[in-house]
Amino acid sequence: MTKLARPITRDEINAYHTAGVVLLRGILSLAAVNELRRCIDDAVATLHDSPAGYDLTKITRAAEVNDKEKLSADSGGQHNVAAIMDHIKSSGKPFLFDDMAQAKGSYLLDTGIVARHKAFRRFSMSGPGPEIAGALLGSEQVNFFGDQIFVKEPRTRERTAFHQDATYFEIEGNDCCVLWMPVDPATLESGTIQYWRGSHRSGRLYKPNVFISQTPLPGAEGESLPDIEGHLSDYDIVHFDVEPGDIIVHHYRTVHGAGGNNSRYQVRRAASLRYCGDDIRFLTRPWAPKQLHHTQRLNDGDVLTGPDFPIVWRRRHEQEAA
Ligand SMILES: O=C(O)CCC(=O)C(=O)O
Repeated sequence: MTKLARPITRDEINAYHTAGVVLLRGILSLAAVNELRRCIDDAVATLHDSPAGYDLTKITRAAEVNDKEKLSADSGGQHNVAAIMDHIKSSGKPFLFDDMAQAKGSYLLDTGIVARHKAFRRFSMSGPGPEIAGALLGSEQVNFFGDQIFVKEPRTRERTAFHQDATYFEIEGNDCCVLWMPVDPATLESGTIQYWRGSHRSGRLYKPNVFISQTPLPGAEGESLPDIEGHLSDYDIVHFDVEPGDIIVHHYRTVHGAGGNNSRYQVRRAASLRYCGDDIRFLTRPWAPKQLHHTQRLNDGDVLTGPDFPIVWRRRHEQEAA
């Protein structure tokens, strides 16, 4: 039985492949949105329990006043925050902030929530995501790949630097999509995502960056991303104003970024769920962020298997023929 509020159309599938991004309006039921919102709120309330949970605003503020104590206190988890802040400083590239009077909100981030939150795991593995990925990727089966949450409270100055997900992920192939699932209305003002349309087809793999600056991650390989933030009108940038129930899906090579949250009252909460199809294989990328919740390590060329990458959807040929 379908978990979607409506079928995905042929035009939407074509848009995903051509533009590298598609808005699926009203694809989630109210119950699904409410379930995901509860999961995100729980994850935020327990962010300090997660070894990959970060308040990026507190970190940029600590870096600005050179609060070494705070930065080292945040360095025992997924990232060595103190070393990354030194690395940003020595790159000469600034933090990316929106110009904002009275910035008081936080940019909160967590990774691997499926390992610590039962309902979030259920939503990611058995909710609407796998079926959406199956339809857009056209694959025989879909593996779950990973998850994050991104919350920007009202008046959060930190932008999300333009980046390409592919080089943060230890995989290669074409069949990987990212579902950005907002549970609040989001507009340019409150930080909806902006996408460089068609960039997934360039064949380029760009160095991943530190997210709050254009500084590449330490040791990252690949091409240098251009200064998109500084020259937005030179690129084919699209964005979508979204409502709860809408999902934006992008190809994992589509370059994207976001502004801060300039709204006075509107929080912007979203989950990002990643799914892989038939041609994806494991590929070591030594600079990729550690996935502390993973229980195994695959070898280059392996198909995705095991408890970290479960099969979450299979095509049912008999049903399609009917
Ligand atoms: O929500 C954000 O600010 C970033 C989301 C993102 O980069 C992603 O889902 O890949």
